[in-house]
Amino acid sequence: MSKTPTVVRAPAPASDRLTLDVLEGLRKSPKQLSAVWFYDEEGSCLFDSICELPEYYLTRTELRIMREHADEMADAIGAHAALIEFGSGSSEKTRILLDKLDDLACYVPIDISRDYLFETAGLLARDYPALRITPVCADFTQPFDLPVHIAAAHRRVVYFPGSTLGNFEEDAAQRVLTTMRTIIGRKGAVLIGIDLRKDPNVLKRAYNDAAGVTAEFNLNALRHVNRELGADFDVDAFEHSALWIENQSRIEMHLISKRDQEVHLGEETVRIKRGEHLRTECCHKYTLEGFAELASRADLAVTRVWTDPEQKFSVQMLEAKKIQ
Ligand code: AVJ
Repeated sequence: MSKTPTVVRAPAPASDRLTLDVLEGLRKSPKQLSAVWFYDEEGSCLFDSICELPEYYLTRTELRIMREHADEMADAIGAHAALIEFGSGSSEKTRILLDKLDDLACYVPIDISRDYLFETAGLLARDYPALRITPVCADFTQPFDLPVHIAAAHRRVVYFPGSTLGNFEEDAAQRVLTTMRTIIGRKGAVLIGIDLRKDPNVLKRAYNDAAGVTAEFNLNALRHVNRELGADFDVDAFEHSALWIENQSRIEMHLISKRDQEVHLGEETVRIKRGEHLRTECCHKYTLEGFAELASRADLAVTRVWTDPEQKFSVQMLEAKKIQ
């Protein structure tokens, strides 16, 4: 008797974990979905489009600061360093540094979006043939391993551009900074892009652009969850919104349900009411003093600050606090 083989598609253990994380967020009030879900390949491309938007001043301003002060930054990084980038994405800003740092020991881009990470690493390998590039696919908020060869570098420098630190709540931001402080030890440095507080109207436009690219980016998080975890969010029944929360000094990205709906995920059914908000991202905006204070709590001192003339954005160097 012949038997038709049964194909069992056992979910990867990681996927169970992710499903539980998403469900936990959806049980909160207001409901939350981690910003990690923005960054599948589609989302990473949408983010690159956001960076081109006239309203989204962040990337443009940071690039200008990087270009203008690249020599000083390269000097501050020093010879034979290991450059470790958190959330490397397209590594576009990194190229400005790489062009000035011809004696880097190695470049270690870390990103959660695997395909994008390896594609970018391939492009960099072509353009910087002498550079040792070791991509690490990881969520940097969780424990991860770094390649052992970074130990041979003169010092370790963590690069974290894009003001992505602003996406973390205060405690989590401090933990990320502490992770960096552990990686760099006493001798290393952190080079970090930090968006600064400004007119809320400028901020609101930056996160709710006229062309609707940010809206697509926000909605794509639901598509990603649908595809990756087999959920059934009705993406068309959500609307994008960006709110400025003054007392938290942050922009919040929300998805608002246009009708009552049920979403199935794992074994569970989640009810979402018409008008109910799902918070997908917080983007904190710092004052220079406020950020220095946060860094200080992770045993880091601000040793350099580069800004644009209007002080819209900053690139800052942090080093281990001096032992008193
Ligand atoms: C990549 C986290 C810096 O917070 O401005 C862009 C992501 N969200 N538009 C930001 C984002 C909406 C971006 N970061």
